[in-house]
Amino acid sequence: MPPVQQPDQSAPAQVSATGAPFVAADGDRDPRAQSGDVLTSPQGVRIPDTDHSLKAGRRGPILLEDFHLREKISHFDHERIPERAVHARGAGAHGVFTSYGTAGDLTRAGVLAEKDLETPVFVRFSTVLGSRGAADSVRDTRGFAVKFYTQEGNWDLVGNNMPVFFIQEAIKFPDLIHAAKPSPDREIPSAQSAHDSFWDFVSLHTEATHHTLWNMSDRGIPRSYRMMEGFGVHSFRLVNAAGETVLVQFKWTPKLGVHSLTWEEAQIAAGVDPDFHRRDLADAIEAGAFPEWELGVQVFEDNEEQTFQGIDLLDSTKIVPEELVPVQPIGRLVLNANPTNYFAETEQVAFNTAHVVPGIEFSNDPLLQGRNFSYQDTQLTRLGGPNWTQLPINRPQVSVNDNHRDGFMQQGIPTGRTGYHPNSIDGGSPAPAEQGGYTNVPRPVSGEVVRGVDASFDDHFSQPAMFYASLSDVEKTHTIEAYTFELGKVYEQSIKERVLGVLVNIDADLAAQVAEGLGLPVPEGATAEHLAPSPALAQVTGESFPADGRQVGVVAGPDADIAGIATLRAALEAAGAQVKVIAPRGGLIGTGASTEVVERTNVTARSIEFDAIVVAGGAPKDGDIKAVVLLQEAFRQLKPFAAWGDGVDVLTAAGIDTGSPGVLTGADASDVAADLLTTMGLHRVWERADLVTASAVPPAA
Ligand code: HDE
Repeated sequence: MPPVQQPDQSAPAQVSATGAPFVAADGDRDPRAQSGDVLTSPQGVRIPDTDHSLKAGRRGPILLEDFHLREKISHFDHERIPERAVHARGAGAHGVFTSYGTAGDLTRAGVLAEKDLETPVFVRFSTVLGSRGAADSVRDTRGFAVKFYTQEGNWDLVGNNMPVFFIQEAIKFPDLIHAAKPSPDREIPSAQSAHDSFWDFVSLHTEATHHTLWNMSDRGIPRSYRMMEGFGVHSFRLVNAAGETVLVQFKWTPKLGVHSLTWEEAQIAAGVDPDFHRRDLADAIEAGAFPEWELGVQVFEDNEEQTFQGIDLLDSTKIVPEELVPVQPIGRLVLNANPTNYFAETEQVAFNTAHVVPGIEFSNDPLLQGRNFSYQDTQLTRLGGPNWTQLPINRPQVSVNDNHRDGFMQQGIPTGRTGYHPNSIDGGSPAPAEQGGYTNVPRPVSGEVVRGVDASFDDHFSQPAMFYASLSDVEKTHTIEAYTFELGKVYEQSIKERVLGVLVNIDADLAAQVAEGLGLPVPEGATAEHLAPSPALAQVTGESFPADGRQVGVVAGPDADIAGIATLRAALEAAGAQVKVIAPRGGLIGTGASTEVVERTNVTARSIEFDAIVVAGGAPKDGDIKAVVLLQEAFRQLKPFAAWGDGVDVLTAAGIDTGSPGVLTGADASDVAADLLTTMGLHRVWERADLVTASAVPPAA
């Protein structure tokens, strides 16, 4: 018999600097989780057979005394916990936030103020509407929630990839979500806003116009979690060491730029790879292409009005254009580790807008104030009681002595005889903090008890009009197509007409084109007056970005130019991109020492996976229809193409004009590699858009 390894019950449970479960020197994990190499019962009793139950005779009934059967099945029966009411589907990662120190005069929070201070973080990205098993690529807002394990306790910045929200008051959240989630009778559609009740609500409730427009723009279908901005949405109050305050709005800017899928890609991905975004995030981190964002703040005077040039800073349906108040960089976030266990980390992580540290306070934004109640409350049901803060992923990485006691799933073993303050029995421990405690900056509060908001909250159209005017032409076309698609799925004619009546306030041409596409009369009205367009709101700007984690598919055949593929691979991988060979069959291509592994076949490859397509010299000319579909789809999706040698003929045979913009050809691989990287930096070949965008909307008469 081999020696039996005993679980180490003596070692204290710990969390590593990244928040990942502690791994002991002998390779054991947190001893309270799975440890040791021998199968045991939950009580640590070694189990020699887990495949057969205990019976009265080999053909007889199962005995109740089979505790292993009962424990195994019973634990399985209770594996599921309620999914989040919203943001149920998500993907997470560990990382580090490094402060630039530039916010030192704004806040006393060390996480933002101390130059070069590194703070471990856990980030969870999510969709809002879909359930846990829904597709990643649906049109929706994305969550961008960050838990900072600071030296002063946990701070949660629970934001979205859009800077505005559908509603101004938290009390309307149940209405919004009931309207947007699937219908109560058939539970259709899953994870989508293209249905009657969503459009019914947002057209009756016009403060939702701005956020709805962001969803219909390309922001609603991000290319990758790595390529999204993040916004705190509300104004927060920062307090410095001298007790001076400012209002700020937080923004995460991705190093890789802001990029989106096309609607066709989003639809294909929902079927071909529902895990599109979570796979992209995990693969990039595993490949060492660590996603990166810069955190910035727009800073406003904390005066009595709490407005900036008439824009109400307490109204979460409004933004202040960056051209008027620039975003000041204050730190850098790098995601550098995938979770070890999805459930323990990504599912059990629990964010709360009310988790703040000294130097960070709230504004009176009624949406934020209501959220501060909701997040704690929702965890009680989702995680089964008040001790969810003790779960490894939620535990602060500083000492905790909160005097809380008992409750479901208490993980700690409190010492001493008191759980109250003041006490003399335990020597007064824990004592109130004399230094570094969370204190609120004194601020006057007055007013009559009312249910209502200021008149400035009634302006629902000037900001969406500004947003639409700021988009590039190609983004405007996509937005028109999105409205036309979504409203095309609505059954009630009156709802469609009401939405058109709203759209005319955003932009008369937008309303006219959508009406045309729906075959409805163009509504009367005019674009609302608005501020000057904000160039920072457009995505397609001609700016170029790094290729980190971008996927390049190389179509090759058994006789492919293997040396050429190696040259291309070396050039692209040096720039951070990843290369996958696609061939008719799996296995290896090439001979001897000179081979390439086929990572995708014509059966498993689909256009959505790749940011660019290359056809290698010596490529197959068998005209496999699946390869032709791949090439044509990728061309239509405006992806960069390259081909060398007789690979060029494969493109021609697939009906692709090799003289089109963004199709690079050459005699060998080294002729195309550098230009391909440059073209990929622009995300898509936008010059091709007019040639290939199959507009859902016929041109207005
Ligand atoms: Fe949330 N929201 N929310 N929300 N929210 C939740 O909390 C809520 C709002 C956001 O990855 C819930 O733990 C109310 C704005 C993200 O775990 C719940 C209101 C913004 C996540 C909740 C809002 C968000 C949530 C569900 C109206 C962007 C996922 C599960 C006042 C700034 C966090 C949970 C994660 C999750 C309530 C509005 C972002 C029910 C009442 C505005 C990213 O508590």
